[in-house]
Amino acid sequence: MLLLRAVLLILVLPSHGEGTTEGPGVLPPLSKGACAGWMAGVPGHPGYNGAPGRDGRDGTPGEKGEKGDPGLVGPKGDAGETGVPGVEGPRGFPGIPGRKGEAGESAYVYRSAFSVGLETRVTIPNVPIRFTKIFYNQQNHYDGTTGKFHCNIPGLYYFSYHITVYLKDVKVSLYKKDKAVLFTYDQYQDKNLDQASGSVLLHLEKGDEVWLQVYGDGEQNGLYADNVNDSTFTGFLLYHDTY
Ligand SMILES: *[C@@H]1O[C@H](CO)[C@@H](O)[C@H](O)[C@H]1NC(C)=O
Ligand SMILES: [Ca+2]
Repeated sequence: MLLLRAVLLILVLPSHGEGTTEGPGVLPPLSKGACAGWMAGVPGHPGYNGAPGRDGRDGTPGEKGEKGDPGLVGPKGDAGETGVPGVEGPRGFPGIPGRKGEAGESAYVYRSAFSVGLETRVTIPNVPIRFTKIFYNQQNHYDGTTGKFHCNIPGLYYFSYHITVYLKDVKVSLYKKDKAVLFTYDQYQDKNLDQASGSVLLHLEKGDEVWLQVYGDGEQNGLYADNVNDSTFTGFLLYHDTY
């Protein structure tokens, strides 16, 4: 410990003596004329900053700022008073018609019936079969030029057909309004006469058409008729609509 203090004293003492005699800023004044031949002295230290000046005058007011964002929506107000009733609306649509009255003493008789047959073999598929041998067609509701029955009286109708099959199979359909509703298929047996038949009840509206037609690829068109073997198509009104 003592040794350390002694070392410290030796180190401090020389620097203290130097500061008192040759420190900067305490140079002794020099006489005029004595400068000649002297070396320039060490530059002095820069001075301290002066005290801050007083506040300046207020500046002119700045330009007006941009408009701020809108404020929040306020609470909902109270409901207003009931308004004056509006003008009466336009007249409504007519109601559903009432039911038809009871039929009186009828002067009109509802009649619709036909019964027709083939005169020759049928060869053309996918078109109405034309039955041109007329057994009955009093009201002319069946058209022999088109092969179609045309409904004039809405109601329930009965249709039937009895086809003689010869040389080929028969695939035949009863059509109603461009849609096949009844299908009959008979496979022809060699050296034989076969029969194919069908019957159905159909409700028809005025203007509906009903006819027979070969369906399939056209190979099953063995509908046959001669003087002593008939193929027939029959239809008649069973009940007319009463509404
Ligand atoms: C049609 O029927 C008669 C019998 O009445 C028969 O003799 C005749 O061969 C038949 N036609 C055909 C093509 O078989
Ligand atoms: Ca058969």
